[in-house]
Amino acid sequence: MTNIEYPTSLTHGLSRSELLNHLQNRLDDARYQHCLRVEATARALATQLGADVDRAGLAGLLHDYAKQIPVTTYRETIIRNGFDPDLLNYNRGVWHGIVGTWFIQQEVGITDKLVLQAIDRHTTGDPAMTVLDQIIFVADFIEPARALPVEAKAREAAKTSINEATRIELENTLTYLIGQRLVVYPKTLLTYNAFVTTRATHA
Ligand code: DGI
Ligand code: FE
Ligand code: FE
Repeated sequence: MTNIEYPTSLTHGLSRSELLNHLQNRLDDARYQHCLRVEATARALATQLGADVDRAGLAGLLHDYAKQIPVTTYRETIIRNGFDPDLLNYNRGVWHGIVGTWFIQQEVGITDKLVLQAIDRHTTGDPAMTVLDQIIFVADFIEPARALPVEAKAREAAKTSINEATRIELENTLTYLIGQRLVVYPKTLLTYNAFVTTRATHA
């Protein structure tokens, strides 16, 4: 058990156990456990980097809240709520961050812009990612159950450079997408470009 609690200013009064109930309503147990591990990893990275531990933990906990929402619900949400129609050319991999924040606002009631932005950016990244955004992006990839060599490499890099860990993850994502002949969401590529050049050299 853990005794983590979040400031009510971030949760609008919900306790962590109420947040966990929301997650369990939307996720199977494997995905729910992943969210708990990303929460813990994000809190540790935020401590290491002097970032906001509460926002990191809350964004880590909720980052995949919308991962298992049905495709038809997503398509209707994109069409009815003013999202870029180009999103209809992608899938839940891309939607659960960018559109996922809409469900988190509606169903959980979180409104903190920095938390929502980190969740929005957790899959595709963003060329202008903040340290908090990067913490969620990287925590998702290096949480303890991630056992691939590339994940271990990013975990090691994160001890000294969050920018290098971010770059490794982006290289892996692009390599994977191209290998699977999947469409690359333009922002994923723009993020890769940002981190392979300027941002990585200013680590
Ligand atoms: O939700 P997780 O599995 O924990 O991890 P994630 O949020 O990084 O999502 C990974 C998924 O997103 C994976 O199936 C690949 C997909 N994805 C990431 N970037 C892109 C993408 N899919 C497409 N088509 N295009 C992208 O640019
Ligand atoms: Fe995700
Ligand atoms: Fe995840």
